[in-house]
Amino acid sequence: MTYEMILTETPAPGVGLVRLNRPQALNALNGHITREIFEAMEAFDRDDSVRCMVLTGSDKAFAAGADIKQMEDMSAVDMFAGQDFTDWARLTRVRKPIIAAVSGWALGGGCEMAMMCDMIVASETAKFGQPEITIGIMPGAGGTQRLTRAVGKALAMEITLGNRHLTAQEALQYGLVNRVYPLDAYLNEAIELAKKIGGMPGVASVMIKDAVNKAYEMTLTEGLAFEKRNFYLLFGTEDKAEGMKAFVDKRPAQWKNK
Ligand code: DAK
Repeated sequence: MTYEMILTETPAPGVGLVRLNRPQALNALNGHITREIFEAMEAFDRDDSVRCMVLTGSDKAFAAGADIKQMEDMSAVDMFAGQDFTDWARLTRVRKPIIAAVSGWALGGGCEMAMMCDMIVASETAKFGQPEITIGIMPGAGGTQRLTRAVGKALAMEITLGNRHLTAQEALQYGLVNRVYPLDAYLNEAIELAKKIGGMPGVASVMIKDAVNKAYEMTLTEGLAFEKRNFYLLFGTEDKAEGMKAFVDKRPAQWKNK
């Protein structure tokens, strides 16, 4: 598969990397680049050799939001019925873990796309914000929902109503990001984290991601039942047998991801 606005690679064993590559527009997310991102992530999801993914942009911009030049002439019906701004949830249906490696601007849809990932590793220069109100609209891909769950109501109000940007350190303090590193290290650190996660038994990691995400969407009772179901299912995997035998034998486990 060849792409025009993204680059893909496998920088380490078990790791698939997607890099947004539209520098002239600070990786603004038009229909074309978002489709390529979703297709590439879904291809890695189907690829047995990949068990964790990294989604990144450039040092200057993860993504400065949805493409305002594309949206300028669009009506409500165009937005609702067209193909380009409907199914961003495709990213949330990727089953394997995804780490966003964020540097520079992560604004609007860029911040929302990072929040759709499972973890965020940031450079010290990362800036997170939801500036949609400054162009007369509001967040439409999770900026009022995922952000509020991550940082709490008071701060989410200030970010979405007052166009407050969060620095990387603030984002770390408020629980939006997992880790912050210097600019020259953040991507390698994200890849290292992905390598570590990708080295875990694959079926368990898919089921754990699934269960943690359910904590957002279910009551505690429903979530606990869902967790237990996945827990029991893992007792049917070869990796459960291998993992427990390896522990007893005092040797490293050899995962089959089955
Ligand atoms: N769209 C289009 N072009 C953009 C852009 C954007 N969001 N952001 C930057 N660019 C372009 C600029 O127009 C400029 O292009 P030229 O003029 O050179 O052709 C180039 O990138 C460099 O930008 P600047 O010259 O502005 O660079 P600065 O360093 O001075 O400023 C900035 C950087 C990030 C502060 C500034 O570019 C900026 O404010 N950008 C816009 C940020 C923004 O408002 N983002 C929110 C957009 S609304 C949904 C899915 C997604 C969304 C909604 C619904 N559904 C699934 C329903 C998302 C909506 C949004 O994100």
